[in-house]
Amino acid sequence: MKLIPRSCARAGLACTLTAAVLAGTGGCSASQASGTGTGTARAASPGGPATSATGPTRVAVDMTEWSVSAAPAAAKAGPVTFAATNRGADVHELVLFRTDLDPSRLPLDEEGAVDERGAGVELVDEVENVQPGQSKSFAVTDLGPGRYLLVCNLVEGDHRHFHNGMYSQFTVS
Ligand SMILES: [Cu+2]
Repeated sequence: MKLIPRSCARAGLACTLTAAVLAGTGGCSASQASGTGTGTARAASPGGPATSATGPTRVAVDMTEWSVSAAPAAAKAGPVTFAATNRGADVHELVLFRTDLDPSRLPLDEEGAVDERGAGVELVDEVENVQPGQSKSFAVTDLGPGRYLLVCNLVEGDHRHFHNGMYSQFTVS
């Protein structure tokens, strides 16, 4: 379920500036990943990811029934690319949420999936419909410090993938 335009999540600096202008309109939730209320200051700060000489941190995320594992499980703030590989037999997806909530306290929708618009969670980006054996990736231009969860949020009948254990915590410092 895509709630924010992918181009917005990937637009980085331009997106942050736009969001600062649009503050209060909900125009770009990606800016919140960079620190709510400080978008303008961060956008103006030197040494941002655009000048990084080391390139994005690459996180390999393995998904199977029923687990999600990320290596590494932490990263420095800045550009981070998540490469999700489906090593299971079912179709999966990978959603990156920013949240301080314990996984047991995440808001759920009526199907038992994590409520992607729920209080206390912010959807950062995702890849959907990852077939068995397939890898898909997404790049976050400027992932801010905080606590995140990598979740497979699929629900197929009785199989609520998140409920079955398909999540992993991820920390950005
Ligand atoms: Cu899944």
